Amino acid sequence: MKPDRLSVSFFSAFFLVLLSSCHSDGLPDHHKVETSSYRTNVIQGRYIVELTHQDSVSPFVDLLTATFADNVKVGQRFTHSDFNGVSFSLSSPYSHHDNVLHSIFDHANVVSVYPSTRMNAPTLASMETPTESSISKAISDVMSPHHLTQVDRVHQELKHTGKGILIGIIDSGVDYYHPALGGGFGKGFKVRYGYDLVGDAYNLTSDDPVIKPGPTPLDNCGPETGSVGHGTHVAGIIAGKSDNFTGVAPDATLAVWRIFGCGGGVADEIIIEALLKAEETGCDIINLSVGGPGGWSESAAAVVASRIARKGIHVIVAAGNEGENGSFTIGSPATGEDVVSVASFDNTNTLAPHFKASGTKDPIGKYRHTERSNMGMVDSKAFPSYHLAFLSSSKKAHTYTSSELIIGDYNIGILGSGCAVPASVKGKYGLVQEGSCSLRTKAANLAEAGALGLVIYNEDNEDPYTPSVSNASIPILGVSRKVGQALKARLDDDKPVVLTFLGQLPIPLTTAKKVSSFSSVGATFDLDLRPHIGAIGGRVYSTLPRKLGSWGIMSGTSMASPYMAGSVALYLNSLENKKQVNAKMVREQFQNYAYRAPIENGVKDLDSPLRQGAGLIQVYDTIFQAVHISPGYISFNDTSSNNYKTHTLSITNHGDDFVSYQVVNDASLSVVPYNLQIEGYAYAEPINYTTTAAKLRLSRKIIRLGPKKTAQVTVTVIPPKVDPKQHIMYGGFIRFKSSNAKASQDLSVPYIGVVGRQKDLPMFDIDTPFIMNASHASIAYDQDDTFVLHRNDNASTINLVFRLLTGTRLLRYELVEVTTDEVIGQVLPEMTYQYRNTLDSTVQLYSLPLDGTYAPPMEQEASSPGSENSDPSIPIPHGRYKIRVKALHLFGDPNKQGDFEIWESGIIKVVD
Ligand SMILES: *C1O[C@H](CO)[C@@H](O)[C@H](O)[C@H]1NC(C)=O
Ligand SMILES: *[C@@H]1O[C@H](CO)[C@@H](O)[C@H](O)[C@H]1NC(C)=O
Ligand SMILES: *[C@@H]1O[C@H](CO)[C@@H](O)[C@H](O)[C@H]1NC(C)=O
Ligand SMILES: *[C@@H]1O[C@H](CO)[C@@H](O)[C@H](O)[C@H]1NC(C)=O
Ligand SMILES: *[C@@H]1O[C@H](CO)[C@@H](O)[C@H](O)[C@H]1NC(C)=O
Ligand SMILES: *[C@@H]1O[C@H](CO)[C@@H](O)[C@H](O)[C@H]1NC(C)=O
Ligand SMILES: *[C@@H]1O[C@H](CO)[C@@H](O)[C@H](O)[C@H]1NC(C)=O
Ligand SMILES: *[C@@H]1O[C@H](CO)[C@@H](O)[C@H](O)[C@H]1NC(C)=O
Repeated sequence: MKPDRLSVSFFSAFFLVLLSSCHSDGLPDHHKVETSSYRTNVIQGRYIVELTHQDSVSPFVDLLTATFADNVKVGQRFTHSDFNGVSFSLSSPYSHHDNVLHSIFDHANVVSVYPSTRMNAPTLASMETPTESSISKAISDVMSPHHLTQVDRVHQELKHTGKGILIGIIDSGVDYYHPALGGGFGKGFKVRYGYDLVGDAYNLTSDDPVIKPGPTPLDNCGPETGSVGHGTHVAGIIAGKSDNFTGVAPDATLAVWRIFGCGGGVADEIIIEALLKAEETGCDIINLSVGGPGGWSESAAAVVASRIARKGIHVIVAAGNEGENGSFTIGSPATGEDVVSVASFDNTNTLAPHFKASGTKDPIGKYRHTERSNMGMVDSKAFPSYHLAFLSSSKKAHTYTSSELIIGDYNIGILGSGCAVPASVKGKYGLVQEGSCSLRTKAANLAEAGALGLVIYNEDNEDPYTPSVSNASIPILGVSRKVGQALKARLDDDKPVVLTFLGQLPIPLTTAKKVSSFSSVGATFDLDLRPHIGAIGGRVYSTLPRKLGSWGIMSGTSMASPYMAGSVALYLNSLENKKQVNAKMVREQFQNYAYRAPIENGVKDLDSPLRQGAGLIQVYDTIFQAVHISPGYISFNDTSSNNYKTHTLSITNHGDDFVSYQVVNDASLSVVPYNLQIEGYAYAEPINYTTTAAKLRLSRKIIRLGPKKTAQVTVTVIPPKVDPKQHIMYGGFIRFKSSNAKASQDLSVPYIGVVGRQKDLPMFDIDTPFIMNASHASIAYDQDDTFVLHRNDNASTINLVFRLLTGTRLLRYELVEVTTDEVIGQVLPEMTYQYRNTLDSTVQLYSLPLDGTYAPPMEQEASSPGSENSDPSIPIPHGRYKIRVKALHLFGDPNKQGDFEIWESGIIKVVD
């Protein structure tokens, strides 16, 4: 009997998703193969091989073509101090069973082999209606987030605008003809460098994507392609500039590499090429807009990103938009000392179209156009219909500027009246109460009858109704019950109602200057603090490609990270020599002066550093303040060892005046990562909070520092006394309270830690793993069952299914002979650095096919490199076996058997 979250009914659903893309043939069993990215996103038969040096690239390509002839397609060649190598794909006859491929990987010049992985186009947390093709000063002022981050003061008082700083953007391209982005490309223009690595048609959903590089990174995709103009929005955030709009670093120069076609999705090797180009071009800051779920960071692109960051280039990445899924949801590539991981904070306002209804008291209601009103994840597939809906319907209704006379009929869609649509609605708006038939049907019926749109309210909700039809062909206006009933009362009295559209007006957000709900939650599985810091990413107004409406609002940590990139440009502007600082020091300085947000406005409780990092960047203070603390954050780790309990902070006064501080512990709320009311260690999705707090013992409570002096403070944690089984993640800020706030601002250092031993956390969800009949998803086998595996019969292959509750560095799949209890080999390649699954019942499980072959132990192979016997995958001999799945616990030692969680299958009888 499976628990609810594994109910058998959904197996067929996830099977369709995972089986096809997660086949073991995707990866060769070879010791040079980096199996970390062995997941759903591996591209079949496609590899990136890292070679020892530049001169080995051509000979290796020759070797490939000599060996595989027409069956190989060589992709990118990399010759660069940070990465030498080749990407190639093989046509289907080759798999990991091939000796040939093995001997190629055995070649002395091959350093490592990465399976090429697919990265999705960046997801947005939400996207609002594009607004108007030009932007007014008034709207721009109210939507500008710069007062939240002191960027306004940096522009006005310090006159830093990013001049002379080159920022690289690796994204979906840019509409550089947009007036606010310079109106052209190349010398003399804002978008100075870059090109299109892929072309419009590049689309990774096809097996053999067409790559047609272009000379410039122009994003010219229309709404019909589903493209959302992500790179153009990002470019505007960083460096947009027009009469009425100012990006963070409006005078910075941009270099843009386009890595997505109109359709989205990109292979690793394209990202690597873009990263290497960005470094060659001399970018000071690189903004890379891809990333999948991680918690570990080991893809080929992540490895290259880290190497580049270590050279002092500021590499800034989004923390991820998986906050709703609980803790440990930080996106990859976000680890690596020098890569800055950025959380999102909400802006002060958003824009929404408003209207006024005559004849009712208090008649102003805000409404939303049909499309995305909820803050759910938006996948790019949802966009085409959205744009079509927007563009195909009456232009008048959607510019929201004209006044229209509109009379509704209250009968439409009211419970009990079916969905009849009176003919009188033609050319008017209909007033509709939620219920009876679906909103989709109501909208379709109204549209058919020639209505201009509908106004909808919910009978039992005081909040404005938020319509969720993504593709209706007429606008849907959601209003509160009060407004809806007032309109209805008036219509009941046969009095006309006139709706006047007032255009896009600001609505203040109650979540202003707080961490956005979608922003991913730390830490890394190693309990390193991520995100590092926050910037504005919730409801950001910026440029869109002209074909998509020129201006609009997007939300996501991928809006926050370019905001950070622009802010780093402003900081570099303030230095005499931008090479005088390293990336780590800059990150620390931003952390020292960040604004620490409460969990809600109006309350005192601070949000956890696991959500906000050090807090929201305060760019003026970061530039202007002369005192610096290093490190920029502390992890006290878990309570299994004393090694991490004490840390030393160094505080240095680079200024010319005496400063003094009182050191205090400002504890934040603690994060409750698991919901132990559900069986097993199920994640709380989203996280829960508790007021539990750690105490800190400080070696000094008062610091006085003369000019150019440094002092040390030792901090020792006394974790809160709570049940270690809960793995409570506490946190807070060590605040250096300035005695003279005029001369010197407060500084703070975020800290985190866990009560409990991470090593004790279960790896597998309850009742997993288990074995399943691959052709019959609903047939699962218990540990007491015997499964007969017919080696020659495809229909009888089996799948190993499990959900990882915790990320793991190492997963092994051993084949055990039943009578001798001897491990005779591995049935699947070992997997490293795996991400945790979420509890999403439709997709979030591993499901790995077992094809009746196995690999004998590695030692045998290593002793005879390149020999005829190097093929490790051979048919399992007749006999009785068990499969033993071993997952290394967090912080576990792969050499200690006791550090693995082990599961054994029932008996598998192998016959022909
Ligand atoms: C750059 O911006 C994108 C959003 O386009 C974000 O997802 C990414 O993490 C940022 N990366 C860097 C290196 O700045
Ligand atoms: C800027 O705003 C002003 C006043 O709101 C408006 O008249 C003007 O057209 C706007 N300029 C642009 C380029 O949109
Ligand atoms: C990408 O390719 C797939 C398969 O060929 C196709 O179904 C899809 O429509 C394409 N998407 C775009 C945006 O071109
Ligand atoms: C809108 O989407 C729904 C479900 O995806 C589909 O059934 C319907 O036909 C679509 N309507 C239009 C007008 O495209
Ligand atoms: C936490 O402790 C574990 C086990 O000792 C170690 O592997 C890990 O690197 C530590 N994490 C941090 C951030 O220090
Ligand atoms: C949060 O904690 C409360 C009280 O323990 C519990 O009832 C609730 O289910 C938890 N929520 C989640 C999402 O775990
Ligand atoms: C798996 O299901 C198929 C189709 O129902 C059946 O023919 C086959 O015998 C099953 N295999 C096992 C080992 O039960
Ligand atoms: C994350 O949470 C959201 C909202 O609860 C859910 O719809 C989504 O499926 C989850 N994502 C994954 C990957 O489980």
